[in-house]
Order: sequence, then structure tokens, then C-alpha cells
Amino acid sequence: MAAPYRIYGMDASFFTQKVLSYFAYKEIPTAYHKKTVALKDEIEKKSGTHLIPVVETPEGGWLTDSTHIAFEMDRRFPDSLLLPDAPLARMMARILEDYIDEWLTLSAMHYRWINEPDRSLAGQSLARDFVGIPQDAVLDAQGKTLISSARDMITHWAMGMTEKLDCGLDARPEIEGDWIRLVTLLNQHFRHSAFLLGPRPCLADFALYGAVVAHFIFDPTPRKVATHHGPQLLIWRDRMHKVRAGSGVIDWPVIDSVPETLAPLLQHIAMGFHPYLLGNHQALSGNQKFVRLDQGYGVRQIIARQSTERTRLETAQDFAGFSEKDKQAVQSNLEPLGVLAAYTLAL
Ligand SMILES: N[C@@H](CCC(=O)N[C@@H](CS)C(=O)NCC(=O)O)C(=O)O
Repeated sequence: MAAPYRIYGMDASFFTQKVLSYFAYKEIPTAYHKKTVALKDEIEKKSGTHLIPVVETPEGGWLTDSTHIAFEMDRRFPDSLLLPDAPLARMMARILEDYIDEWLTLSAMHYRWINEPDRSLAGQSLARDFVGIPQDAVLDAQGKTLISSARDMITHWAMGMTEKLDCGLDARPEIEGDWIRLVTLLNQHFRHSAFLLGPRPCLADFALYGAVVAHFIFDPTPRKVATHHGPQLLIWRDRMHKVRAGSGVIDWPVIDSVPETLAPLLQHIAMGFHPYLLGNHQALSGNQKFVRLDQGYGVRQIIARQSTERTRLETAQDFAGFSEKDKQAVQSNLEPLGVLAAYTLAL
């Protein structure tokens, strides 16, 4: 059997579940390891990042960042590409993935850390992975002490992040209203479409799957919303869980206009995330530390993030590489929905 790709991450991690799911879809030989405290220093030294997940290739190289890892896996396993080449479908997939990776993470942090039942469940799970105690192992007194101090440390870190991202209690009406609307829009879309772009999953589906399984249906509070407003989202989750590229990957559908149920989802992204995306670009260009946003719920001050700007630029560069004819076709479809402006700033 071929040597596996080693994925180091944690169960209750958004990006770990995203990467695990597209490795499973592409049927890549994989060994999944928890990034425990015992392995932490060595992994961080070798991979060059403290973020999870990271992937060690069979030849001993290290890959980081779920989007970059996906591109590398597409290069190595081109029979099951995660992104379509057709310009409109490709841009929609990238816009959706950017939103899920860079904005939905704030909602995920909010729900996980502001309510005690969510905080406690997730804290336990992350602490067990960190300490290296299996999720279902019965804890003795020493185990309980270890888990409790790891949980306190993780919770302390998470509360600091929640503050920096201004996604704590003050942002509750905005973030929780947003989650209900998103679930409703996804429910409507998945009633008509097996995956985000039709019959075949794309990278944005795997990003959403990571978010859903690691956070939004793992954490009890957002799960209630998903169960109530999003039965189709749960059916899609089951479909994603099982989907494999297999020997016969379905062709990408021909998409020459925005599907009816995807248009409101893209507008939702334009109204919620893109003011931050544009503000983040301006803040970083002007050496400002924070992005100030007021979307009708009062001002939020969210830390400016280089990683989000890098993601924006990579998607913008993809668009810039299209032919003039393809650019026009994408523009005529996506500009009216408000999702292209952030990707057509001067590069
Ligand atoms: N852009 C990175 C993000 C990775 C990331 O933020 N991972 C989270 C866990 S889901 C993490 O390691 N957080 C720790 C931190 O931010 O310090 C990716 O796509 O892989």
C-alpha cells in the first residue's frame, strides 16, 4: 500500500475537518493524527506554523493552509479536481470558499465560546486531543486534572480571539441573525441542488462541511438552528460524509448564469462579509489595526487580518488571469450581486 499523507489536527477544528473531508473524497491514503502537546513543538518546527491542520507528505515534505493543500492535492490527483476551470463556476466556488474560511469562522468562534454548554463540550474535546486522551476514554483523577487545565488554557486563548474578532456577546444579534439567514438560504439551495455548484462537490462544499461538522452541528446552540431551519443542510451533510470521487467523477455542470438559489446566498455574502473584506484591505494599506463596521447593529471593531487579505488577493489574481471575454461573462453575472468589487481592486 502507498505510504499515507499524515494529517495533524484536532477533531473539533474547522479546517482539520475540511482537509480530512477532501482527502476522503479524493481517496488519498491518509493517516490522521491528533496534534498533541507531545508532538506540538516538533510539528511546528517542521511545518513552520502553529495553525492546524498541517500535512506531511509521503516524501517527508510539509504542507500548510487548507486552500493551498487543496491546490497541491489537485495537482497530484488531477482526476478529482476540487475547483472547476469554467470561469463563472470557478469564481463562485472561490468566493464561497473565501467567505466560509474567512468570515464564517467568526460565527463559529462566537457560538463555541459565549455559551457555557457549547464552551464546555468543545473545550473538553479540544483538551482531550491536545493532551492525547481518546475522546471516549474514561478519565481517572489525574486525567481529569490534565483535561481541566488544558481546557482552561484553550478557553483563555479562545476568549482572547473572540475579543480581537469582536464576535463575542455584543455581536450576538448580528451573528445569530446571520446564522439563521444563512441556514435558511442553504436549506433552500440544497432542496434543489446536491452540492453548492450542482451535482459535484467543490472546494467550498468541503470548507462548509468542515465548518458544519466541527462547529455548527457539533456545538449544541447553533445545531438547534440548523435542525429547525435547515433539514436540507443536514441531508447535504450526510451526502458530503459519503461522497467519493470513485472511478467515475461526474463532469462539472455547465453554469452560464448564477443558479436561482445561489444568487441570494451570494448577496448575503456581499452584504455581510464583503464590507469587512474591503475594509480590511483599506485598513492594512493604511497600517490600521482594526476594521470598523456598522451593519445596522452598532459598530464592531474587528482586527485587520493579513491572512484574509492574502486570500482575497489570491482569488483576485485568479480572476485577473481570465481572458477579457471570460471576465466580462463573470462580471455580468456577479457584479450585480455585489460580490466582485472586492476582487477587482487594483492588484
Ligand atoms: N487559513 C488556514 C487557517 C487554519 C486555522 O486557523 N486553524 C485553526 C483551527 S481550525 C487554528 O489553528 N487556530 C489556532 C490559532 O489561530 O492560533 C487554513 O485554511 O488552514
